[in-house]
Order: sequence, then C-alpha cells, then structure tokens
Amino acid sequence: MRAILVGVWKKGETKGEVYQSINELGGLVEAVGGKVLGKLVQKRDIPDPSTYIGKGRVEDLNLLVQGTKANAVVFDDPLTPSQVKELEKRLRAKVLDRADLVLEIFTRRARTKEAKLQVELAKLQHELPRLYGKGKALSRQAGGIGGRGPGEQEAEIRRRILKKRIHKIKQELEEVKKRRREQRKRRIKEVSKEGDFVRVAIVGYTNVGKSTLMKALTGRDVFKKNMLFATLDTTTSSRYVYPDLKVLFTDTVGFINKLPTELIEAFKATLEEIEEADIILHVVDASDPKWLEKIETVNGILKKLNLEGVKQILVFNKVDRLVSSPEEVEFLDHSMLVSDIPNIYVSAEKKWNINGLLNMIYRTVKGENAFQSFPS
Ligand SMILES: Nc1nc2c(ncn2[C@@H]2O[C@H](COP(=O)(O)OP(=O)(O)OP(=O)(O)O)[C@@H](O)[C@H]2O)c(=O)[nH]1
Ligand SMILES: [Mg+2]
Repeated sequence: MRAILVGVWKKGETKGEVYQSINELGGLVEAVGGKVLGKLVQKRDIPDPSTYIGKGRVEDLNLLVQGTKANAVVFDDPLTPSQVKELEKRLRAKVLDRADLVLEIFTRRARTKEAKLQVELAKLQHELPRLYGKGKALSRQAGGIGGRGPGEQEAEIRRRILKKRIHKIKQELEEVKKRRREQRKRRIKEVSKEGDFVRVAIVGYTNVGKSTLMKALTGRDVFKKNMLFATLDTTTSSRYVYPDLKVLFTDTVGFINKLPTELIEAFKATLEEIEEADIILHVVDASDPKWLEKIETVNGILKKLNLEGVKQILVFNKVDRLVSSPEEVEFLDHSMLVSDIPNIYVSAEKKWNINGLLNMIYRTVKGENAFQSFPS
C-alpha cells in the first residue's frame, strides 16, 4: 500500500493532537507493510456529506495522489460507504478509514481460532450497517425507480448471509467463553488450595511493553515485538509473589485511540479476564511524549467495558530510555501528574524495579499504603 493520509482538524482540537493522531495512523499503515507518501490536513468542523473533506481539498488530494503515484488514501475518521464510493471515483485510489486499517491488522495477526473468530465477527459487524443504503445506490445505478431494485435485492441477500454468519460466530464464541470460564474456575480452585491469590490483568496502549512485563514478572515467554497489536490473545501465568500470596497474571490485547467499537464488542470474550481481575496493571510507555493522552484513551476504553472501578496501578515502563540507572528514576516527574493513582517506574526489558512492583501488588492486596512511587 502506497498511502496518503488525510485528517480533519476539528474545533477544540490542538494542532498537536491532530498530528499525533495522523502519525499514529501512519504507524498503522506501516503495520500492514504500507508506506506513507504524504499527508493532508484540513481545518473543518462539519464533514462534507459526500466527500468528508471539502470539494476543493479533494482536488488538492487528487493532485497529491497522482503526483506521488499513491494507490491508497487513508482517512483518520470514519467514512460512510457513500463517501468512500464518491472519493474512490474522484481519486482513482482505494479509500480506507482508520477502522478498516485496524481490522486489517487484526486479521493478519490473528493466529488462534478464538482470535480469528473475534476478528471475523468485528469485520462482519463493521460491514453490516454499511450494506444499508448501498443497495439503494446500486439500484439507482441500475436505473430502478421506486420499489426494490435489483441492487437492493442483492444487498438484502448479502445482509441475510452476514446475519446468519454473525449468529453462528457468536454461538461459537459463547462456547469458547464457556470453556474459558471453566478453565478459569479449575485454575482458581487449584490455586486457592495453596493459599491467598489475586488476579492481576496487564492492560495498556499497544506497544507499551505489556508482554515484556509479563515475561519479567512471570518468566513466561509470550510473543513480544516492536509492532502495533503484537498480542491478540490473552495469556495467563501464575507465580508466588510472597510465600503467602500467589498472583495470576494475564497479558491482554493492546488498546489504541479511536478503536473501532466493533472490535471492543468482538473482543469481549478475551477481555472478560480483565473483568475478573482484582488489580489492573495499567502499563504506560514513560518515554512516549504522549503518555498522558494514552492513559486517558485506555481509561476511556476501560470505561466502555465497565471496568473503570477496578483498582489500578500505573506502571511507567521503558524508563531505561529516560535515565541510565534505576536509582535515577527519582528525577522523573510523571507521577506528579497522576499522583492520585498508585504508580511505579520500571523497565521490563532491563528488569528494573520488578521486585518493587511485586511489592506494591502485595501491599495493595494486603491493604497497606500503596501510595509510594518507588518502594525500596
Ligand atoms: N527500552 C525498552 N524497551 C522495551 C521495554 N519494554 C518493552 N520494550 C520494547 O517495546 C516493544 C513492545 O513490547 P511488547 O512487550 O510487545 O509490547 P505490548 O504492550 O505487549 O504490545 P502489543 O501486544 O502489540 O500491544 C518491544 O520492542 C520491546 O522490546 C523497556 O522496558 N525498555
Ligand atoms: Mg503484547
């Protein structure tokens, strides 16, 4: 994919926010092996109903597409099917939006049966509403006036097929969910025989180091890589943190800004493990200049999942990129901006302060004061 990115700068947004979002969109293009050839941003509050950006800007965009020989144009915001159609006609290039890209990445990354089912469900749910209206357009094209044109019939058939498939996948996922629940019950029965235990879910923005932290905490090697959405499946692993406390750690799929709601819906079976967690380790990339915004995004998604009530520990990871030794974290001031949430600095890669984090989990469970950013 040779892509041009398009963003709209809306009222109330700062220039920084718009470009941050566009840059992340570029990261998504690269995650599917594409290349970014150019960017176009328009200041606009209300999208044009037929082309999203203004007609004049479509002309500029066209020149940019032809000039760079791009074959795809990616919009940072959701487009309607008719906007996609109109833009494709004018630009003679494939037109996508952010949700299309995220779905494509998930499709490529899905390995297990469960992940594949969840991604397929998300894609179908993304497509279904797009079929309404499409039929009408097809009929108009075919010259049908009033009643149901041939296009509408075609769309109706496709809709029925989709609905059937959606129903089937949901049933299969229910089965998966049931099996998972039973597995968890068994595991918990096992663990509880051995004394106190807690469930800790590792959650956060994509690529912040959740899987690396999982490895540092449990020794369990999980797939980690410097790419967006390396992890799609949850993995659980347990260890004694102290002789009187065992912890079940769960690594989860990463979040991203403007995550398509269909994906959140579809991944509920996987994310159920977070629901049952006693503590959420909210991992943050401390070396990312936009770490604070990303915390807000993650909290927004947790809220959508009704998980905002679960106790959190903010884990500032990758501090080895900011300071040269574990002692120097006292010069960092991230915690000042989030002082109302227990937080800690670590480096999952260098295994800095992992014991401090375990200690903090212990004290959170045992009810002692956890408001200390760097326990010794
Ligand atoms: N410098 C440094 N890099 C780290 C640290 N922790 C993780 N990384 C790197 O960050 C990248 C992402 O790590 P992952 O553990 O895969 O991140 P993740 O949050 O699981 O990512 P997704 O599963 O894609 O959401 C990898 O290249 C890691 O090597 C750290 O403490 N310091
Ligand atoms: Mg991961």
